[in-house]
Amino acid sequence: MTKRALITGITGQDGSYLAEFLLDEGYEVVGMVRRSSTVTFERIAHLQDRIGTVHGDLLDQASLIDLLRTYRPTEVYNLAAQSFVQTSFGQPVLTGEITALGVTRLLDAIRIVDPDIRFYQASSSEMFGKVHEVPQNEDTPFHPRSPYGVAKVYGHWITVNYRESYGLHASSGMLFNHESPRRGLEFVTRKISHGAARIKLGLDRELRLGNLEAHRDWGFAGDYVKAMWMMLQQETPDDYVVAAGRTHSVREFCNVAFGHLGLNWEDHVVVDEQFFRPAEVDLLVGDATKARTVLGWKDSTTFEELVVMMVDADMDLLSGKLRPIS
Ligand code: NAP
Ligand code: G4F
Repeated sequence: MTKRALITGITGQDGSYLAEFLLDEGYEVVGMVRRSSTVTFERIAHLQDRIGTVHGDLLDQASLIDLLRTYRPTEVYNLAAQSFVQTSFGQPVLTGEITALGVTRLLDAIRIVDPDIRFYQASSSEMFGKVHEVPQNEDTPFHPRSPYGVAKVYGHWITVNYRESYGLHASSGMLFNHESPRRGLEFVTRKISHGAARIKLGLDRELRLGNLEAHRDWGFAGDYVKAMWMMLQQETPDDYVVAAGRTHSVREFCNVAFGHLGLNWEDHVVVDEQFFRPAEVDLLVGDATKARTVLGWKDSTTFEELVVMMVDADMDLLSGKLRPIS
């Protein structure tokens, strides 16, 4: 049987890595893209002759039903979201429409068109927010700290609800932060790797950041997309934490990134109130024992390797050694 996967959010960081992975596994890959006045295909340009794209939007139920009827996927990976926490404070309703209700629109389209489709929901460690225990696992209570985190809790529970109500093969991956050279420029890791490279090349003198004490469990996105696929290969759908199991501060990220370029981060980083959040998630560190034992998932990238990978890629990008995404 042809294995056909539909990826929402294929133009995003994870969508591009997942598309590569599924193509290597022999899948036909179709990506849902939303209409835009400019091209947003930078991360998937190198795959465009190997994947299909179809227009649709998580805000538009009919478009979801239509594309499921047309493409008849066997697996659906819902990676689309308004995914930036800071923006969710300024646009809480839009974030809820896309990141929360969008999940219901897609699940309901699956229920109507083909309830045998296997479904992956991109849940998030942001659901743990003000953490009730350290490290966080599948049983840790949720306490989201942003409209984004609240929307992800809704998306998580509606996935569980459709599994329990309609018997859908619907799984939820509670993924901790994962990064790469393809990370959006507004997220702190890429902001630092890109900013440090600009300073090294004389294009900037300073980098303005917010809370340097926040701790995150950062892994490499290329490792994490495999866990998504592994969940849909299980006989029984379930929920899994996916994490590296280590935590580092934004300050430590700066230290390694600037240090790799022979710079002292303290000479360049300026703390700027505008990047602080109304409510902060201070510390995340995940316990991925279940994913490691049940799925056999493992990661392959240390914190230092991740930082260096991102800084080197930004040095290449900014110094004109433009490489195709690899
Ligand atoms: P990303 O780079 O921000 O990509 C988000 C994707 O969603 C983009 O392709 C975007 O399309 C699409 N999108 C946004 N609104 C949409 C809408 N209304 N309809 C259809 N598509 C829409 O995010 P990511 O880092 O790859 O993350 C993938 C998913 O995992 C997200 O759901 C995120 O919340 C979740 N997650 C991420 C992490 C992490 O550390 N990266 C951790 C846990 C969970 P455009 O290109 O058109 O904007
Ligand atoms: O890189 P961030 O914006 O990522 P955040 O908020 O952890 O969210 C990311 O990971 C989640 C998984 O836990 C995903 F669900 C979500 O979609 C997204 O991918 O911020 C990380 C930390 C925060 O504590 C923030 O306050 O870095 C701190 N920070 C300090 N200065 C900054 C800055 N964050 C940003 N974006 N920009 C700064 O200048």
